[in-house]
Amino acid sequence: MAPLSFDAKPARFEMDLSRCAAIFIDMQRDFVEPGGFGESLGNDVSRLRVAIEPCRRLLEGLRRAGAFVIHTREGHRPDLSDAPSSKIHRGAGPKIGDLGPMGRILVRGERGHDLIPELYPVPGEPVIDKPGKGAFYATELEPMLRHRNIESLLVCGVTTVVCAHTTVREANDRGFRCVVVEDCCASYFSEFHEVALRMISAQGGIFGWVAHSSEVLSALTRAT
Ligand code: C5J
Repeated sequence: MAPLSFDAKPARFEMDLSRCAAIFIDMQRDFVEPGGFGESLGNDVSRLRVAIEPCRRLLEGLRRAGAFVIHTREGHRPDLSDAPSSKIHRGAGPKIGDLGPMGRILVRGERGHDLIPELYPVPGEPVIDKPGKGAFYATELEPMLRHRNIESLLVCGVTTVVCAHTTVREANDRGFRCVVVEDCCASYFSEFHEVALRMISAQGGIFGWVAHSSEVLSALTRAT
């Protein structure tokens, strides 16, 4: 298959689809629906919901093109043994492990921890459970990518500033070329979202590239 090529910042991006993975970061009820972890920290979850429809359309295009798709979920074991107390005892209000309207906050197996129905994985799409912000920390993501000879990552999900950014930084240091899909990410703070994207592509792409999903989707359509 010919390489995929699309407009991006700071420069046009080329990739081999068979050596690309698309990662959907933490599109969980706990972040995008009321009553979860995001709201427990005082955030307005509606600010993240703008990314759902662009993610859904891109996911559809990726699946049609036969791309490798991975989903991640941030959360902890029910006994919280993998949650540092410095993370639990942060901020005012309900804490990780407390009972909320969607079950125990940010705990694996609870309703709030699950991925949202709009972007639910289909068979063959691995789900990575991660205890930290970055998707590489204490997970099997890196061997999974190495076994498939992956070199490029399309990064989508929430939040731009926290888990998407941390994952891009981890990936960049491991030699992966990351494209952040700008409208498929969102932040509780729009100004943080804008600056976070600029930080990725600044200085000639110090952490990677930034592209709009329409560019990626057009390239996928041309290729398939
Ligand atoms: C946060 C995330 N914001 N998935 N997690 O705590 O970005």
